[in-house]
Amino acid sequence: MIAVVVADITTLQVDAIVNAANSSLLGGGGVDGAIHRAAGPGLLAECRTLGGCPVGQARITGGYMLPARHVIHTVGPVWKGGGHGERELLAACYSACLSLAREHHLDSVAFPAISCGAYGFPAAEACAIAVAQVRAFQRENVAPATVVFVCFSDSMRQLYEECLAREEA
Ligand code: AR6
Repeated sequence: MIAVVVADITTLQVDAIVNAANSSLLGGGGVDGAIHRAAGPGLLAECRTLGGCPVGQARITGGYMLPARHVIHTVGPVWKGGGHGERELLAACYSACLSLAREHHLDSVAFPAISCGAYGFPAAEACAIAVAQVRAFQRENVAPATVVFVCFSDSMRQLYEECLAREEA
């Protein structure tokens, strides 16, 4: 199933929350900063052992002081007008996170709107890519059974709802 909620992702009790990180994996602002603050210093210590992460890929760590058991860190593309493979890279982020979740037998994963803040990806297009990737993955794979799209605003929630309604039609 797919759910859409307006929430602070750091409060969710799921098998994994996804972090919209940068390629250093050493923290930043936005949802990345919120996750590191809530998880505590153990998360940064584990991230330091990972050696960063390329755009479009993902890495998994523990959740430390978060209610979520794991954090899946992914690095979204910076929007540069759409002619630099941004759509494909964003789609790759979603499938990399879902593949990691499946490998680790995780049943519930919560995604923030990757690249939709500091990285400037147009929100409506990003939602459509997110929904299409999750739907395709859930058709072909058994896990994760539950995917939550976590929004920080009601306008974002509406965009996801519209995409989900379109995909179902
Ligand atoms: N819970 C859920 N969603 C959130 C939260 C939260 N606590 N905080 C922000 N959002 P952004 P990006 C939403 O900028 O665009 C960082 O500095 C936010 O409203 O966090 O991928 C990294 O280190 C927006 O819709 O991530 C990178 O350098 C969405 O999360 C860079 O920003 C993503 O916004 C990554 O930029």
